[in-house]
Amino acid sequence: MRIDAITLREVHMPLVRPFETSFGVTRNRRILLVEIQSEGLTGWGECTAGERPFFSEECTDTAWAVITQELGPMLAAESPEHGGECPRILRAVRGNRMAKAALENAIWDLEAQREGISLSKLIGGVQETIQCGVSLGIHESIPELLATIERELEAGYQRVKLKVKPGWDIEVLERVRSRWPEIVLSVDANSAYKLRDSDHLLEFDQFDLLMIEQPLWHDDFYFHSLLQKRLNTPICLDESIHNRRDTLAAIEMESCQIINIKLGRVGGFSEAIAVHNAAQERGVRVWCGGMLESGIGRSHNIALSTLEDFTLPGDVSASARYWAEDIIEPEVVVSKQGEIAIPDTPGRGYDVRTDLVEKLTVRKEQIRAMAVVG
Ligand code: OSB
Ligand code: MG
Repeated sequence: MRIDAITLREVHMPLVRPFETSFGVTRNRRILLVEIQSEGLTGWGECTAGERPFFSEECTDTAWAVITQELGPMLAAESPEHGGECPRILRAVRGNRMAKAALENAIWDLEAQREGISLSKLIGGVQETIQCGVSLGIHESIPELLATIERELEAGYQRVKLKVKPGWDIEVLERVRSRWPEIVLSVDANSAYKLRDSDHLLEFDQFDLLMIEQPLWHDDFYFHSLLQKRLNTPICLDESIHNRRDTLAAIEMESCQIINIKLGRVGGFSEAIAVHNAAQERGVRVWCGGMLESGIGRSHNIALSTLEDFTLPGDVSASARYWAEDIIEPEVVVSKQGEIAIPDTPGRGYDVRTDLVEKLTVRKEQIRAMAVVG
């Protein structure tokens, strides 16, 4: 595919309600969108980096710099036929996986359109609907959280994940479990605990949780394996898993029993598929995480979630939970059964509302094959 133009945009999108984790609060998203024109088709990608480097080392501004100065020019100089060629093309740059994923995923979108098949079909997806859960941030008070859970269960979501941290954990879980003894419940600590909190974490076992996500350090396998030996609740790793090798290490060391796959965190569809396959071959279940994406990143998450081993409900939920107005058409909707139906039109399956994107854009750069800097 000849690449005719790569455009990078930063769009500002206010969340309909703040989202608080153990590492901070997000109110307004600064999202980078990649638009690639190729032979009359347009592919879109989204960079899932946060506004500040608190989830991973990347943030909106580092991704802007790396895409405009390095990755964009590298890709613009090539004519990839397949999304799967992107890791090789972008290999010279270390890390910066969310920046790479924004470009690579746009190429996969283009490839699917060129082939006239859905992105789900292109990557080998087999599921026609996907199971949805919600990730609920730290709330002002327990009654407010209970009201939110009630609303989400009413909407049909199949699993509730609660963000936890020291001081917002045991009491919250007691109150939630006493009201809803049967719901599928999990927690995500985003690295809020230390190994010396092990005895405290063992108390989580009484709540029959589906999993506890990333209790310890963001870059750890070993101490999670020590914790998992003592804990009955399955550990799920998120932050620690960057690629297939990490997946093999985590499984080998028994650091986790479940893996959260995020397209941005692993660098795009190629590596996400490799992580999925490695986990599946070893009998480890996976699910698709979320990073407060706009409809573009969300459409990619939906396609990814159709791979066979995505057997647990993901953090992929309706557009309206995040945005007053999403930048895709139709918006992502979730049925009363808590499912998203997979579109079967070519490519990502949702149209981009380019007028709205233009209106939300605060900066825009056309990327050329020659590096602007260096
Ligand atoms: O750890 O899964 C996480 C959001 C931002 C950063 C990290 C995480 C999350 C979520 C939200 O849990 C998932 C979503 O609803 O998009
Ligand atoms: Mg997480």
